[in-house]
Amino acid sequence: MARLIIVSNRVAPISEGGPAAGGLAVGVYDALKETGGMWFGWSGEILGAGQPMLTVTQRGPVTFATIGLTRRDYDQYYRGFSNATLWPTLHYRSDLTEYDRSDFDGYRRVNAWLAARLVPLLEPDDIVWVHDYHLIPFAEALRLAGVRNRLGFFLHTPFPAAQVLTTVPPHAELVRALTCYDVVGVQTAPDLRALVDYIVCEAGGTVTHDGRVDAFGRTLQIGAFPIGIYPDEIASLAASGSEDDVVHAMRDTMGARKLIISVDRLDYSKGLLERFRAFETLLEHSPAQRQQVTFMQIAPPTRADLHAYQAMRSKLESEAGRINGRFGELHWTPIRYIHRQYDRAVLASVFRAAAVGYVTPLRDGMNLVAKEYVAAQDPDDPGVLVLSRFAGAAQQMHGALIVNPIDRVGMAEALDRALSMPRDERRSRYRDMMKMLRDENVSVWRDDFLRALRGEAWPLPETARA
Ligand code: ADQ
Repeated sequence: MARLIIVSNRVAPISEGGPAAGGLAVGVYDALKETGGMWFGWSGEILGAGQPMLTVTQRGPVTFATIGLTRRDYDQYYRGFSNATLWPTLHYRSDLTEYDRSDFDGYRRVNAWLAARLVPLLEPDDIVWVHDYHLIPFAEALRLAGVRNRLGFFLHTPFPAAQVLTTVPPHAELVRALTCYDVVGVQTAPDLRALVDYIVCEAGGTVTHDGRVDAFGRTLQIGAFPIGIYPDEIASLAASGSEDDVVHAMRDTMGARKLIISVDRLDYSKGLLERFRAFETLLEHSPAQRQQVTFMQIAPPTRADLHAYQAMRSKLESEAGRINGRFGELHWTPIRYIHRQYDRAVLASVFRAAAVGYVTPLRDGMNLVAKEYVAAQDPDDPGVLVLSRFAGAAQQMHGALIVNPIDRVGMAEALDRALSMPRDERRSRYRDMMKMLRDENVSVWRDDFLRALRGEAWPLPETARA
């Protein structure tokens, strides 16, 4: 079988037991172990002069090749164009989009530089799977260097409407660069429709009903491939982690109160402020819930060197303080707001202990926390998922209470309904979602994408049809 080469901005840290993170890392690492291959990307380090650039380590059949970036590369490619221009645009936040042409030049330069480091490591039969918005021009650079291998790209974020994407000045260069791949995958049917719309209306290309694209003088395949998890693995982690001391201690402090849980990277796309305020509305409109419920938000900070993130963090801290000041009692703090990372087993057991999973991004490619929350539930007495319609996961998780995060009262009503939902209804919603999570797990996502990349037909899941 041909070797698989994974290229992503960061290479997930792998310990003896496998990747420390969930989702993508687990799914991709499994495939690499099966076929043998390489994971190539940035080491996460910023290099001083004279430090080695490329580090290669071997773990069984898998090679890890990581590369350091200079401060200038980091500022232009990662902090600048990827996270201050593309990320907000991809999440429909044109109001936060910053653009500097020299950052875009840096973005292309680093993509070309990384591609040039990969070329000598490639074998003719390798298939190359590139991940996410940091690396859109990667295939173009490989093609210019004469690489003829099969090249695939998967976008983990939403693909925005053409009207939004065109606010980024080099939008046409970006989409033209995408057409240098043989396969481009997005998460959901709405993302696929947005991509088709751009190709047809902006680029004057054509797309057949089964996703064959002709644009910019190239032919390629596009499709929706919703990423999943391994639900049974999360379920057993949740059951075993319940024995953990931290989880016991948390339960003790909760007493008989119900727990509403949210877990996200601290990011403006995740809708934390709207969520805090909707919880406040619940306390305001439903006095019976006061002191009976605690909302715990776990949100480790990311991209703290960008202004939009600093501003959001201080706003959130003051809102949590204000709401706690308004409703708190000597023996009850309504919102617990925590900034740390937790071990996957601890997180899964916290999910299991929570009556409500409160997952309300303003925009999200998929949102794996929604899936992990459901998978972690006790099948006999499961909690309820309250899910934003703007998360990709809402296309698949029909057993959730679907909300619009802008609608504060609607969200508060959904929380109230979730907190008082009868057990039979909770069980039936849980069973439906668990079946979908098993049927469309992370191996299905990966195998379908790789089948398309090898040029074979793949079955489109019901929920991913355009
Ligand atoms: P993210 O935006 O990072 O991913 P998400 O899909 O929710 O969002 O994945 C986050 C992962 O990190 C989950 O597995 C979660 O359990 C874990 N995590 C979050 N907070 C944690 C904490 N405090 N401690 C430990 N682990 C934590 C991007 C896209 C998403 C898309 C994924 C996968 O933005 O839309 O679903 O990629 O494609």
